Amino acid sequence: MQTTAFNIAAIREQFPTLHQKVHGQPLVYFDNGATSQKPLAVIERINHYYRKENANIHRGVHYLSQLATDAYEEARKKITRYINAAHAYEVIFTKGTTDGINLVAQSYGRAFLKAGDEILISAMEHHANIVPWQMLCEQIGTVLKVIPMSDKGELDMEAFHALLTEKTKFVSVVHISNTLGTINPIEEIIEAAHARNVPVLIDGAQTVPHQRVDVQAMDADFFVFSGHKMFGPTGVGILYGKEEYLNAMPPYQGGGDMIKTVSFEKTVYNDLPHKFEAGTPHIAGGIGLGAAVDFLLGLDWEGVHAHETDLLSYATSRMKETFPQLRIFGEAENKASVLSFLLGDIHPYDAGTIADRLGIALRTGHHCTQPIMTRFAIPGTMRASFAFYNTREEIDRMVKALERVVGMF
Ligand code: C6P
Repeated sequence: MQTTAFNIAAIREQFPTLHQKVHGQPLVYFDNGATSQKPLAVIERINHYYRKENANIHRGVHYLSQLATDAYEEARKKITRYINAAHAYEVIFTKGTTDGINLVAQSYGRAFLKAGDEILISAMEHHANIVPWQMLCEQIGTVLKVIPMSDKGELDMEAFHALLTEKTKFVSVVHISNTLGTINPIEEIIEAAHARNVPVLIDGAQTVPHQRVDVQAMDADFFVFSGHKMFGPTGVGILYGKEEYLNAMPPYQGGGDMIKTVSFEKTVYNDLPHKFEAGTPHIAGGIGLGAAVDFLLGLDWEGVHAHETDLLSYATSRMKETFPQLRIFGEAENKASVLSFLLGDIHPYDAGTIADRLGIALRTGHHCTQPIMTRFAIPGTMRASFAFYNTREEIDRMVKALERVVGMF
């Protein structure tokens, strides 16, 4: 029996993608960590923009341009309120999480870090929170340090405190691991870093689909996320940054929208947030993300939390009781609704391919976290990542499909 109060049928009605067959089987979509499905409100808002409002923004005096500009800036305000940023100009539209981290690494990193300074990340980072810092290290000689983790997939906080020294000049950690589901103690990390005046970036890519976020309460200096993982469009995301940092940072890219005046002798840069928004942005994406925020505001978040907790514990116990050869990766006390696993020696790719033929969408592979695979000495995992629209019945179907997989090997 479902333990949650909220109306799952009504929620599922909002997501047309969920109501289809793949390979002749009703779709079970368990790849929400990669990207979430989109509610009708988002699909229709984007459709409306392209049918009725399409124009470039911040440029034209004509009617459509004003309409598009207003809709885009209104979306920024919605997102500002949603994450409780102090000012709309602290909310920068990006292409997504990856883009946001690259922006901070290049803009903040090149301006304020120098050779020998240490940047602290964790053992469970997505490549998007490793590679931009490695690139910076190659460019300016900074040094990357890594907080280790336990076999359960929990950060070694003693090691963190020992690694945080006078050499540490930046901390960049993931809030919720996309591979292990671990919810990291970012409050403790932020507090300890701030005690040493070290700024902190939080990778919130997997936070926003599962939790409400209050950036002021969290007190992160930078918080990055992607629209497409929070039921909004692909190709758009947010970099939240504290005004004091964003104002001090140089622009990341040059071009339209990020300038006040240009001459061949000198360019004067625009104010926030436009200083970091060079070129025509993903206008429909920004507006669509605003619609996603409206949708998320209408959810009962206590219900979401209870439902996702139930899905994770139901899936974990169903899998454990069904498969003696099961290995779960990520068994943190504090964990989001992500289940990474292997079944004996069956290669995740083979299992995922067969599960797909039975209508079950799982992700297989290293999930852009190769160091985690190295840490556990495995080639990859199968991953079921649940959203609030998933059900226990779908988990039963996944277990049945995996029984077929095991039977074939
Ligand atoms: N993780 C997954 O299947 P982009 O691609 O920029 O929207 O997000 C990158 C990213 C950064 N950090 C974390 C914690 C993430 O989970 C992701 C994306 C997807 O797990 C695709 S690899």
